[in-house]
Amino acid sequence: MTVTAARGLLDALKSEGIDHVFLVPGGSVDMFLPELERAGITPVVAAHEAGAAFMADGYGRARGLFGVCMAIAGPGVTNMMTALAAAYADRAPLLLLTGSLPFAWRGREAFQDATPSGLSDVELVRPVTLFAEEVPTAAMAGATLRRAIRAMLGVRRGPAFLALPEEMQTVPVSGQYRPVASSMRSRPLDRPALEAATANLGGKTRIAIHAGNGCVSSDAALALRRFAEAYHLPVVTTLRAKGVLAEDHPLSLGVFGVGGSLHARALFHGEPLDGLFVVGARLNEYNTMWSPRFEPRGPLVQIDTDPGAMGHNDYAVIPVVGDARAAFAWLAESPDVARALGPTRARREAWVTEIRRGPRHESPESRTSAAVPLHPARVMAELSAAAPRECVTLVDSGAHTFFAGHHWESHGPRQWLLTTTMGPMGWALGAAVGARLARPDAPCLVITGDGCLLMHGFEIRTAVRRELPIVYVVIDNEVLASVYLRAMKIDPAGVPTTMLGRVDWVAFARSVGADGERVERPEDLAPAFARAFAAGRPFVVSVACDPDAPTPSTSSEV
Ligand SMILES: Cc1ncc(C[n+]2csc(CCOP(=O)(O)OP(=O)(O)O)c2C)c(N)n1
Repeated sequence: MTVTAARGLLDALKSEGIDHVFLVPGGSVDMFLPELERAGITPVVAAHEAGAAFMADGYGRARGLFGVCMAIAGPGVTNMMTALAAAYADRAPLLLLTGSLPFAWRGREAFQDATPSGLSDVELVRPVTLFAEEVPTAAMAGATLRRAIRAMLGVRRGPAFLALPEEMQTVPVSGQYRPVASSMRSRPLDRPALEAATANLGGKTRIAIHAGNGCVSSDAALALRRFAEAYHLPVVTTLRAKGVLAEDHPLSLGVFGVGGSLHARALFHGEPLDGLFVVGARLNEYNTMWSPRFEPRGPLVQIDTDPGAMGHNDYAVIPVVGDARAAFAWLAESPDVARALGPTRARREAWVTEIRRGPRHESPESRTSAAVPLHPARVMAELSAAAPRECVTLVDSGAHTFFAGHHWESHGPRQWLLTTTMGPMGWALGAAVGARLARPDAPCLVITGDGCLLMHGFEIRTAVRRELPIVYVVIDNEVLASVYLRAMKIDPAGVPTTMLGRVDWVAFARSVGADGERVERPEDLAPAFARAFAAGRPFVVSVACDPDAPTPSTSSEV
């Protein structure tokens, strides 16, 4: 069948499993617009291109695939730079599709020339993408897309950029597109390396698992649980992988690292561990707090699909290149591992019980605080209890990230989404639209701050237009709290720069067609959350919070 090259690209994306594209329309992508619905793809028009790219990112993370966004060349693409950078830093696959100026117009000072003869989009996005190319001929559009997808879903995942020149968009093309995304799922495991790495575990009790986002992207949650349960191994996670083992499971010690739990810290107290499996997690500041205590006296076995992720920050690791799911499956079934870890199981049970006997949360009294304005810990504790268990929760950037990270209880993979490497404010407000469309059966919640809302709150309007029942809980403290708290310590002269002042977020929500309510007393939290989850449409709960409440620890002290 013959179709236009623009339609051919959309049909190809559809065959890869994509059913939504997030965009702000405009000149260089005009010819795509009428073809979207015809290709079976729903266009979702965002308020701002950054929001569109955040949405595509949220869609990809929630679905375990990749998301697609579209924008005009030039300012549309530059508006997406922060989102591309955040996805690049977090290794989240995301495709940006745009058009580019007709060849005959190049080098003639045409409006929005974003080709090499103007301000080149390809050059601009190159540092934050794994693939950035213009399609060379209409007939090669499908082949170029395949290369972009292979780059996005390779060993190191991340964003890709593809521009289809305007005069090619309407050129008829024919030929069958062969999807590639599903074939990129199969990943090898260096089994001999894993066998060698686990050869000396016999007689050792204090062995634990540190699970990162690689366990989520490899769909390894079940395999992780089976291995942990087989030998009663305690599990800590990175902040991004929070809940990959449900946090109310008896072997979950919660998040280790910034904002982490006291149980996770207690794991590393006292004598060094006898061994540690670090799986799909980078040994960066957020995940390790750069703590020397992180290093066990026995083997630190690091399992990752990417050899480039191994042994950062001078931890002496035994590297095993491989897929997390395959690794856990092998570990759970290996007779040698059974001989080594089976006999020490009972001692590990006593050890884990002892750790869990201590408190899980810092300042546990803050979770029931009756203070007015409210303590954010109380808000998180109540919200975590009120949210449906299968809720997909997206968390923004600010002091609220650490309150949420510490006090929220997450119950499964892809149910807790946030950016940790770049942490751009307002990400969650866009990403939630994509996540809800990717997982239409799961309730969707955003935890955000008033500063984040000031940046990207208009994406609530996008949720209204798509009739998405997203609940937005705003820690409304009238300051940029994470900056304010530091400013108070550094020099009060800086404090006024961190003040936001009062905004009526309920009136804002209503003005864009959503609903909402303000909570000023702790006893009103639970009924407000119940109404928000039952509302069936976008609903903002703005909670008057104390800006001076200290965040759960973000220091490197373990
Ligand atoms: C795009 C962007 N600009 C600036 C920052 C630096 N920053 C991190 S958190 C924060 C304040 C966030 O304020 P708010 O949304 O009100 O959340 P709160 O800290 O009060 O919980 C700022 C300015 C950032 N992370 N991203």
